[in-house]
Amino acid sequence: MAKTVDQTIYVLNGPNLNLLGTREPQTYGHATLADVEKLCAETAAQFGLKADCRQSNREGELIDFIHEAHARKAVGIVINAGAYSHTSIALHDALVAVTIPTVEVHISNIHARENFRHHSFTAMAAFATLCGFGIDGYRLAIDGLAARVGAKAKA
Ligand code: CA2
Repeated sequence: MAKTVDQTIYVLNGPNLNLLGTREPQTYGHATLADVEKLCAETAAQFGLKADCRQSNREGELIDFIHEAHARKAVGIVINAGAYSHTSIALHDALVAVTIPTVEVHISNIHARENFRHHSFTAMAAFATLCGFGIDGYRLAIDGLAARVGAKAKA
């Protein structure tokens, strides 16, 4: 019988998220980016999905990852574009262009913070947004994405 290939979701983290767990624990907690990526891989595997996790401090590289997700026929994207969420029309346009079901995640509750964090361009290109759940938001995002794309939990 032919071997089935795992469907892939891209988990994209933006600027400064490589610093998770090293500074500002009152806002972002103690978990590291490696912890986030492990959580995503484990959650995705529960649905027979593979999480391809990327982080970049550069806007253009994040756009390249979105294009790559499209080229590789990824079934979903989870994105925390960090501060670019609030500024980047280019990231918004890339997400709209690829039409891959996308969930936006923020570790902190951006609506309980400074006004400049209240608007997100990338959220406008996502079908759902989660914020304020800490890193558990990534797990919840993958749960929701799996439901959206019809990936069933493995027994
Ligand atoms: O709450 C989130 O996940 C944010 O996307 C994090 C961004 C911030 O600009 C957004 O408004 C909300 C900042 C990421 C910075 O990450 C750090 C982690 C640890 C220490 C310092 C920065």
